[in-house]
Amino acid sequence: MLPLDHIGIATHDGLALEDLLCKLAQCTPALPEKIDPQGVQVRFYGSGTRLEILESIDISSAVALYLQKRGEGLHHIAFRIASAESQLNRLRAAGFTPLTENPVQGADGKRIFFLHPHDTCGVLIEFCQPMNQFAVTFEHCDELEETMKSTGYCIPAEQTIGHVVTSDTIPQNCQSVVIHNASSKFCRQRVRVPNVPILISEISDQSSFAYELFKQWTTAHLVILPESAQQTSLPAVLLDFWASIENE
Ligand code: CMX
Repeated sequence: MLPLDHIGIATHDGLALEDLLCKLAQCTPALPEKIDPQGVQVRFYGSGTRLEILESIDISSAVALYLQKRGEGLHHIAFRIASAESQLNRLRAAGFTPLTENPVQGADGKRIFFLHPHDTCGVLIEFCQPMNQFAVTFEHCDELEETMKSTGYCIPAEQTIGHVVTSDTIPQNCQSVVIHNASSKFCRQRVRVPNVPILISEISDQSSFAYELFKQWTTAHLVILPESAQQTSLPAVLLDFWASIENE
């Protein structure tokens, strides 16, 4: 399933709703972001699936009309996707009615589009492509590749030198390397270490391989997670690793 990126709530008074969220859910106050073309101001709370507060900043905006017609409350839910264009085409071909011809700019530099609620059980559904995506090549890590691509944050590194996730060979020409569940054969090879950030990721019951590698490559980061946490925690670890490299 596509990840649920955020849930939007429309309100007349963003600060009053923020105050309520702080009391209810122990949120930390957030700075507002204006999206002028849509006449709306938003604030986001939390991590993972976030809450978004929407306020109108223009009396003729869609949110102002929505509030007039329906009052405050749940406004939309948003799924995160890797490519707005390809999902828009897929959904249009499947018979849904996008509310814009092309994706438009959302908060945080995202590219977003909405579907007409008459096709979606009366609920306004947004699809959003994050601005910060990572070009990644996966080699012999099919399961992790599927998991990472489904986050919406990874795109193929075909046109560009990107990050590499591998359990086998190590390319010399890349931005970073994640060695994921390396085999014993791989650990015995004396591979030339590329001069880029390296992360060694292992499942705990095979961690002796990881420690072997880590002894050879002392500058690498080491992450050992039990199998049960590979799906839940490893994606965030990898996204943080790539973000730290690209934000340097
Ligand atoms: N829930 C359910 N139905 C909704 C709805 C909502 N929140 N908002 C609109 N609709 C319905 C309308 O009643 C209308 O139904 P009918 O055709 O039966 O009359 C239909 O959806 C189309 O709505 P519209 O306002 O007439 O159509 P527009 O193309 O002018 O605008 C939309 C559509 C969704 C983009 C706009 O209404 C809107 O809400 N814009 C705000 C976008 C927004 O949230 N921006 C911040 C995004 C930040 C981010 O998440 O990154």
